[in-house]
Amino acid sequence: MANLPNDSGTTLKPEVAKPKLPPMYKVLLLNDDYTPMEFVVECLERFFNKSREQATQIMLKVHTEGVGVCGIYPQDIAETKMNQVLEFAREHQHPLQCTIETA
Ligand code: TYC
Repeated sequence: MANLPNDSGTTLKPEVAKPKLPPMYKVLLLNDDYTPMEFVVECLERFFNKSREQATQIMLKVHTEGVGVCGIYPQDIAETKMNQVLEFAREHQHPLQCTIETA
């Protein structure tokens, strides 16, 4: 499509409808020495819809490497999931930490 001159002589790009994708956020789990492995697996199944096998793999990655990605979501969903994990951990008196960062 050709660019068209406007009244002031400058050139405007033609408007092309570009659907804007929302910025995405990673939800991260952090390792600690106290939260039971089974509890972390339960969080991943419950809040991130992971199978037991997927949840176990992610938990072991966090356990060995210190941090791991639970999922990638738009900001409001990522924040909700982070808060669900933090509240569930607090209720069970585990120090599990969860955070988000831009993907
Ligand atoms: N390191 C914990 C343990 O040995 C298990 C664990 C895994 C804790 C992942 C937190 O995000 C975590 N019991």
